[in-house]
Amino acid sequence: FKRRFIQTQRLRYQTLLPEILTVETKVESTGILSECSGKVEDVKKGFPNLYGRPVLHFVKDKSENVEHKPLKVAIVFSGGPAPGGHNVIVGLYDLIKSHNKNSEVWGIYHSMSGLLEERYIVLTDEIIDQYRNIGGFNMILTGRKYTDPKEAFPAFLNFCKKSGLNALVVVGGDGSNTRAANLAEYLCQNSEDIQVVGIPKTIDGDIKNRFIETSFGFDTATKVYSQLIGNIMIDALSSEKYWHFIKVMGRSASHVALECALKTHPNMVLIGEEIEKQNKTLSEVINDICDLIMERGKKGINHGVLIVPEGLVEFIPEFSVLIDEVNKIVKESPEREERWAREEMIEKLTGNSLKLYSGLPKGIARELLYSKDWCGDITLSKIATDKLLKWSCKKELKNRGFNNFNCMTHFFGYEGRCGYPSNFDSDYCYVLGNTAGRFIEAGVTGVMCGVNGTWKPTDEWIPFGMPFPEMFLMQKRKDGMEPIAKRILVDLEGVPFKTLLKYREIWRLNDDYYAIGPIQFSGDTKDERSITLLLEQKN
Ligand code: FBP
Repeated sequence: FKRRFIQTQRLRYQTLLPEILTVETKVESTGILSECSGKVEDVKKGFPNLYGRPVLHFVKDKSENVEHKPLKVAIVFSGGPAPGGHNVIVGLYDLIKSHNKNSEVWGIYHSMSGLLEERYIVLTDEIIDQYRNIGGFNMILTGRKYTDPKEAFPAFLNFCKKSGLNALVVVGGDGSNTRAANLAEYLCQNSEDIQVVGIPKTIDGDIKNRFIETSFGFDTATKVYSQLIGNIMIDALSSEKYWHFIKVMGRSASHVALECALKTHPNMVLIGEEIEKQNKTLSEVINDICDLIMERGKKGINHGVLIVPEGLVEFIPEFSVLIDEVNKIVKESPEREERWAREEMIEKLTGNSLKLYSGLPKGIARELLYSKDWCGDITLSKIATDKLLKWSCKKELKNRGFNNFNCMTHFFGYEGRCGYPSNFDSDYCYVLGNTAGRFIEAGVTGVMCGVNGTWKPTDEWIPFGMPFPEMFLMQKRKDGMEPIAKRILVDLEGVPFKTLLKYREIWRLNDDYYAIGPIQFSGDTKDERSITLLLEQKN
């Protein structure tokens, strides 16, 4: 029973490579200089070595008998899992082993903390072959533990020197790639030839820019969520008695919610970025939802589907003010170890924040105090927004005298992060791993690997390396202003959002639901790209 049919099939799936990655290559400049999103002078100060370097790509190496020296390359996963991660390791491993069988890939356990504690495994064919095209990050595990660069960087350098490591590949989101960039710069400043290369990972879809087209994992996760949403839609149509409020993962940005909406056509989807632009309060958002519930109710339709992005409340300005105040209060007592109680917070808050906070359901008000990011700041993504909206709508509808509201809430998050990667994510990750390996062989450091033309068939893809500083802007952090990789939010002028605008009025009252079914690994739709990618890149 160990090897079920689909697992065997996926292990055997032959990932595709663009032609350039099937031959010996050398690295050349594309002639395009990288820039940054933030104030140039400030970012430049943080990255005197890496700033302004050109974007790199591969050209065929026509020399005869190219020799590859043996390398020791370490790889870490960082942050939340995303489908396809194993294939980054597999792609890297296959490449450097095929070029020199004495080369080694070291899988570092549990992200950066494993690196400092020197917990790693030297990967072998046997291990690698168990994870080809398989979801999850369980081959070498992942983590989010914060490591202070002042101690971590010298310790890393020491480890490399002691063990003869040549390079580190960081598979991570914006935070991990920010640290990877800082580490690469630190090594350059210390005249060390140890290389650091990054891979854009996150289901959230918020790492992209004029070069990086998408992060891996977004394609699979949104397909998984959309399958589940579609199933719920059919249930809603079958029993006609429930409204379903569905929160989807994705952190601050609403890319995941938008993609799922474009795929499934819900009656309503909330886009955080739009709500922020309209400067809406929570009660205005509730009113919008209740208006639709009543409009449908008057037509005798008492079911519906609402998609809610995980980061919704971050975009409601009054919540941001509340969070700033809560963060300030919490940070005024850094020595305090026990959690804050809701009642204590009520005593300290003032004005509108007090009104908003004390009006929240007790469970949610408590939750808000519990989740903190690595800087110690309260985060909003863990809040049960689906439940908050249900509770608030119920209250509002009762006030309006409308009693036909039965609501089920759902949260789709973790079930999408480790599914079998789609063919797209399998190929994309394998290509990213191969690309990282080639840059390392060529002595390149300080780049994030990417692929141009991801919406086209795989053999037309063009892999490249983008200098890390391209992603940066200056942001206030614990120790003052720092260059941080920019999280890309939904562009309200972009084609995906404009496409939603075109259809969402129709979807309000007509149940034009679309149940996409499970991810397809064969047949006509096996290589289907995300709608966001197609709309952003093809147009
Ligand atoms: P990354 O930025 O690390 O890829 O995180 C992705 C994510 O799945 C978010 O969508 C979500 O908010 C978060 O991780 C959940 O984190 P955790 O695994 O710590 O609960």
